[in-house]
Amino acid sequence: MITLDADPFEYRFSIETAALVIIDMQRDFIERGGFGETLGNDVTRLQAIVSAVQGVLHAWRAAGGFVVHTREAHRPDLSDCPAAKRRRGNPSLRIGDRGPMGRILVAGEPGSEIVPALAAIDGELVIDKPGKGAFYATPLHDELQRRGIAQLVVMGVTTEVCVQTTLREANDRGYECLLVEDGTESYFPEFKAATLAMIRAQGAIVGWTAQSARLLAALPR
Ligand code: TIU
Repeated sequence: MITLDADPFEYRFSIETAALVIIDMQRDFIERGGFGETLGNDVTRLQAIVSAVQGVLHAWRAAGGFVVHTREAHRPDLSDCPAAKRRRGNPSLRIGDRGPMGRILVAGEPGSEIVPALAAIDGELVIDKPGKGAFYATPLHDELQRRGIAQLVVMGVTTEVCVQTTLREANDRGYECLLVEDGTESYFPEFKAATLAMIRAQGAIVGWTAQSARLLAALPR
């Protein structure tokens, strides 16, 4: 067991029973011309966490840990995209429309790919998901159960949307979750701060949080 100095108190995991889950670090959210920017957001805020996420990813791989990557990506016929989701907001381009990185939030398009610095390697699980949460309408829970995974160390974007939804889904399914504070980001700094606070409130009601430096120091080399 590895014991990590986390908030609101120590977080325990073992590399054999934990998965690193990296949420939606896709060009569509992080680069210009994708879904994030079409919603009116400044994507440079999200670009700033790529190196911290990469640092944890490399250390986790070196420790022999299991890695899951998720992508928010719909089927090309949009049969898994509710009309209400497509209508939402007032974007310049809607889900399925063609933008500079291909069709917005559609699987197989350049924009739906994970940024090159964080691309999956052989042996890692990549989950395409139609919702904000990574468990809704995906095989993620079965894949984790099959491997005896009980703890999830989570990074990715955006903190209060896909990351928080996934943490809550995971918590309800019995996983103990750690959110890496500098491994997640929001287009809205105040939403990130509120999400970190509400996750660890009430004695880790949803999970734990810690800076990546603490996780890096605790991982076996
Ligand atoms: N818009 C926003 O903040 N996020 C999303 O739409 N998806 C994810 O968080 N991945």
